[in-house]
Amino acid sequence: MPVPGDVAYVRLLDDEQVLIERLDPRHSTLTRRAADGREKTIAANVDTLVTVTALAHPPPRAAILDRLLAFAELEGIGALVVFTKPDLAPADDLRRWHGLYARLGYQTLVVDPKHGEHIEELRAMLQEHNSLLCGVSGVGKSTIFRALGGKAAVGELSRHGLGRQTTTTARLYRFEGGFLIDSPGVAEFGLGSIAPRELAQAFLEMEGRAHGCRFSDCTHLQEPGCAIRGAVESGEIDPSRYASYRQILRAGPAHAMVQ
Ligand SMILES: Nc1nc2c(ncn2[C@@H]2O[C@H](COP(=O)(O)OP(=O)(O)O)[C@@H](O)[C@H]2O)c(=O)[nH]1
Ligand SMILES: [Mg+2]
Ligand SMILES: [Zn+2]
Repeated sequence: MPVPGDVAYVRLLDDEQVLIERLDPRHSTLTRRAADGREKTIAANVDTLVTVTALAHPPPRAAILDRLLAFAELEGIGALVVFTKPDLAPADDLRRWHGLYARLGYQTLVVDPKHGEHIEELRAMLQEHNSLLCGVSGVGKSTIFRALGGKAAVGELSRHGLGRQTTTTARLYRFEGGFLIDSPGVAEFGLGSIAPRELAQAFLEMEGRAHGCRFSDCTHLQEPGCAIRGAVESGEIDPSRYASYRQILRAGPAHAMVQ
């Protein structure tokens, strides 16, 4: 089954349906674990995860954003940190959230897609990238998608057979040099069951510090001589990031869903 991001060669039929004749090999796939435990491919050829977090309505939750960023890191793809709804949040919140992720080294942008603010900056950042919008429901993903020019669903993929029909709708906006996908339900990236060491490598500010821990297999949870906890105490690592780290480990695979 083709997924958003696939390159398909199609034949237009008389009744305006298209027949997919061939799919190009995929450079990469993004998968998530479905409720029944099976892996589900949600998109192909994506090189950038655009995380969308509202500054209000719904309130931002660092653990969700940090989980998505860790996911991108572990997948070896880029990540963009986009905040929305600045008009509904105190300016202090905006500065704090933007500042935290910018300091970590992430490309970070505050946009108001409803009123069209800073959309052109976002467009520039998305050039030459194959991106996927992700974030919980209501944060403004589809509003961003439309503000950038994305329109109707690119296609409704149906599979007939076995007496069943499965339909998935995703929207893909294609532009020169890349694409952007807005797909309902793709916020559910699980990290699977992940070891502390692997997770710490997915947190940019922890990655370089972990070698300073007394124990080489330190989980950074309670061991003495932990360089990570030391950095939290001295203010070098933001407490909210460390709280996310703990939360992701505690949640485990069963709850490693974003939405
Ligand atoms: N005030 C305000 N509303 C926004 C902003 N971005 C999106 N919205 C509104 O938030 C609601 C949810 O947006 P939507 O794009 O459907 O979110 P999605 O579920 O992430 O796709 C809509 O009513 C949008 O108009 C923003 O920056 N400011
Ligand atoms: Mg939407
Ligand atoms: Zn440690």
